[in-house]
Amino acid sequence: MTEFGAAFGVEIGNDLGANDPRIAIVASRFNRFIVEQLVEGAVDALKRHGIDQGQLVLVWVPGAFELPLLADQLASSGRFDAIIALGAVIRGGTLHFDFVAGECARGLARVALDNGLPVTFGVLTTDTVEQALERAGTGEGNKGYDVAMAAIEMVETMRVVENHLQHPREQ
Ligand code: INI
Repeated sequence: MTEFGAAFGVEIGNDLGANDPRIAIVASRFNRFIVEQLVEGAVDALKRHGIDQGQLVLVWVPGAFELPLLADQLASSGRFDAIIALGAVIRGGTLHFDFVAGECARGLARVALDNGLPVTFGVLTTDTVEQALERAGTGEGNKGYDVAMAAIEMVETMRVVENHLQHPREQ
């Protein structure tokens, strides 16, 4: 419980432990050399938090534009507790960027809400390759790592909230 604990009857979402969530990663091959590093970051985070690698599923799609459709297929299967979407959309002076990045973000948000499942957004949207590489590094500067952590946290938070909503007096 945090310093806010005294002000609330219930506080959820702080200091959560992983509870063996079933997680799928959907990753885009476009700018693959960058996205592979995001996948490595995500797997590192999941391993550090004791996620059984045998449970992990990785699906590649052609580009970021295709991520929402595959995320939806995986989310609606009922076999996963969270989806991690990874990609890299780099402006590089083309207007295509806005359509790809915008539809990807909108689509993934819709998949999460339609399926009631965390879909975390690990799609880099940068002006240059250098900026993308900075966010796909080893250790803390890796967006894949961050969004894998967000997935673990969201699964656990939703479980605790669900439990609280069903048994409000037992918390
Ligand atoms: N897809 C990406 O993942 N990143 C990009 O930077 C990109 N650019 O710049 O065009 C990109 N385009 C492909 C798109 O995602 C689809 O795969 C393609 O349009 C087929 O539907």
